Amino acid sequence: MYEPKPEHKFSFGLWTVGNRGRDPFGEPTRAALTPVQLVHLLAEVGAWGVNFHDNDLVPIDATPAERDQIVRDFKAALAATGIVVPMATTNLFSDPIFKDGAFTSNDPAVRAYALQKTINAIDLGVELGATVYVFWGGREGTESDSTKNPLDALKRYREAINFLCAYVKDQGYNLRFALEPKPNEPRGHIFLPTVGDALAFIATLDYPDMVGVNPEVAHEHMAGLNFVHGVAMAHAAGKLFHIDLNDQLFGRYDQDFRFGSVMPKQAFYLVKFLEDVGYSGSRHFDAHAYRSSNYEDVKAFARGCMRTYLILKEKAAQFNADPEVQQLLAEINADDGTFSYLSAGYSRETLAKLRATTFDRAALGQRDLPYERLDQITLEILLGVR
Ligand code: GCO
Ligand code: MN
Ligand code: MN
Repeated sequence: MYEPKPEHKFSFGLWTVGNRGRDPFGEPTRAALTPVQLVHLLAEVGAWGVNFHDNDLVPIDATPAERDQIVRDFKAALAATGIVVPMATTNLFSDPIFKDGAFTSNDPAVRAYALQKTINAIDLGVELGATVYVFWGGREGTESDSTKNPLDALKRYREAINFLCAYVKDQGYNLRFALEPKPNEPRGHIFLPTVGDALAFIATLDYPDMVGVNPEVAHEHMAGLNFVHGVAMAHAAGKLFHIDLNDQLFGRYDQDFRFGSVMPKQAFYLVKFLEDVGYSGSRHFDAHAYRSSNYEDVKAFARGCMRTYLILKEKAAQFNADPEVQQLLAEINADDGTFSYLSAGYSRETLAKLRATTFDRAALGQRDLPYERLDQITLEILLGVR
């Protein structure tokens, strides 16, 4: 019943199920699996897609011949399993060259290298079928604002994205960009920290239609924000090109937990939102198993992400079909049409009509809002007693 199917568009990164459990305090706890082994692992758990950074697949120092062999082997694994590549991205954060950023580095040679590396990685992604290209600016930031002028940084960021959009257009690729905001980690302060910042930035680009966002649960939670509200902003702007699903408590380090595992109520509202609006992109799990897990448990982690999504999807349908919920929502949103004229926008006549209206302020302030009842029903649906 909660079996993942291709139409659910569940994807994982090579770096997610391939995460080896390294953290700032400890060495890896799991052996490395090859990209081919990871594709087979994803097929075994029932995923639809695999995403990768250029260097998850092709090591940064691979020769052209090695690259070609790796890509051949990877394509064979995709063909054998039916796994697709919906999204690709560039690693612009691991190598020491990016210690002070990539597109926003103070060094013009580093910025040029980042562009060249991204162009090559776009070619690789497109060759493997990607139609969404993610930009997570993990190193684009500062620890000390003495070191970088934020206006210069934004200008450099903008010029880089403009250049890359023009490249994609020039090649005739069917590829859209998705900017992934994050407030901090690994930098003290990362540029484009939230969904709202990214949306504002996109409006300043040369080809804003090509560029959307890739919001991540954990990143907005790290900033203490309501993720669903951020996703709604992106969706309303026509910019929800991709989404990174995981879980994260507020006020903690970058946890990347299994989807829905620590804030299931928030996950419920998110799944309900995506399903209600008919979001048609990938449901990408950018999470990883606990450091204590072995690969059997990594499979349990991956299955758990998808299963929880499907359970919450069922709960969302139950919420929508619940007669008491519907009745409460109808009460809350009651509208006899008296003020519909305001939706037509401003005019002198509208203004006159509005000015002439007398409001019973006291009565409006006394209106019944049974929100406790509604929220308790929500909780009981989630807890499985309704
Ligand atoms: C993080 C980010 C990354 C990006 C990935 C793809 O916090 O490390 O979420 O996992 O999503 O680099 O762009
Ligand atoms: Mn993240
Ligand atoms: Mn992410």
